[in-house]
Amino acid sequence: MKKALISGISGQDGSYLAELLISKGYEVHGIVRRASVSNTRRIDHLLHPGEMRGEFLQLHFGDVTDSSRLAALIDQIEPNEVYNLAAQSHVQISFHEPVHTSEVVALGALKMLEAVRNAGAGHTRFYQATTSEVYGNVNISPQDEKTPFHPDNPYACGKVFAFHQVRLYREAYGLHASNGILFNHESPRRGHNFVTRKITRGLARIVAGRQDKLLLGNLDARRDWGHAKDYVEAMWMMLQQASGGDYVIATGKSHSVRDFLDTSFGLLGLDWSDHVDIDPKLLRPIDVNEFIGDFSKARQAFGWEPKISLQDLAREMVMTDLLHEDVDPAQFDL
Ligand code: NAP
Ligand code: F7E
Repeated sequence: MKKALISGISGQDGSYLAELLISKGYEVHGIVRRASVSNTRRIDHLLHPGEMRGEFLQLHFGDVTDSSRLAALIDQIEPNEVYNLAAQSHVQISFHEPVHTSEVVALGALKMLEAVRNAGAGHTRFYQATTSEVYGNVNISPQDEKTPFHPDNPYACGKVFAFHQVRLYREAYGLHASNGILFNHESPRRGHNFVTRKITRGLARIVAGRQDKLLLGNLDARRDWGHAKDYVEAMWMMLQQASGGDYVIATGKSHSVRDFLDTSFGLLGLDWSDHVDIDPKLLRPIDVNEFIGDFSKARQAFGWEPKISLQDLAREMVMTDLLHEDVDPAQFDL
């Protein structure tokens, strides 16, 4: 049985990836941070009630800033595949917490790589959660693996550092290490303070009468939004290739925040302009105007393609958020 170790398993992607790997017969191990209240909500269905383990999943307390713990875990588990998904992943928060963000995103990735290398784990393959944010406002569109990096926030700067460490460990030490340059991907498990989830959750709460207005920032920003479920498949596919590499994972289509408002409010027959106000505090010191990815390399190398459309993604998110707010989605023509 293959063994995988996932950092960031309690996050959006970690939870979908754990499900995928379990469905493929892996023994899955995850690193979770100790928190004063449970942070395992997204993976509780994979655990025995009240325990840190399930039939195919075992959780270990740890933090990617703690080298000695990472080394001990790699030695103990001897994973075939390591997926480094841990991050302070919120771009705007990275402007407020640049040092912490860099410690987790940049040095955390390096510490994971070192733990794998020092274990002499020649059999261990490494996946790094790189991001379209590395491109920033590069003014070349669409972006692919050859597009120069121009990171425009502290989070993106940390991810550029980690990208190059992964490339270096591949070239210098022959590690099977890959960078998945993933464009935005969303789901009903997306954190509440990312724009798509903020919109679908806000919409559901407005319908339920629990919220009056939805406060947003830059509505003109354009993003290439896919579904997290599709994107974790690409992570796994990268590690099944004969050698490591760098791959863009995207849909090749971009939409504005305004378009996403149209789609999600439109599903319930509502006009978002009656409910949305702009809050200048939500504007970033620099925002990237548009991301759009060219995923031809991944399609050619291992046949990856996105399957879920933005319309279906928005519908799933709106339906789930309505249910969370005890609103019956059946009353709408979804
Ligand atoms: P997410 O929901 O914010 O999850 C982040 C995960 O990292 C959580 O499990 C969090 O734990 C964990 N974490 C944070 N700091 C940690 C630390 N010091 N030590 C150990 N774990 C730590 O992010 P996501 O959307 O699933 O994204 C997964 C990865 O892909 C991230 O690296 C992100 O930067 C990258 N990425 C995301 C996207 C996207 O659109 N979603 C696109 C490109 C790249 P807690 O639950 O305890 O907070
Ligand atoms: O913002 C605008 C905001 O925070 C998208 C992370 O997963 O994807 C994500 O980063 C756009 C930006 O995602 C609000 O200014 C408007 O232009 O949902 P977001 P992000 O910054 O693109 C990349 C690929 C990652 O790697 C990151 O980890 O929406 N926007 N109004 C808003 N954004 C937020 N969060 N909140 C608003 O109220």
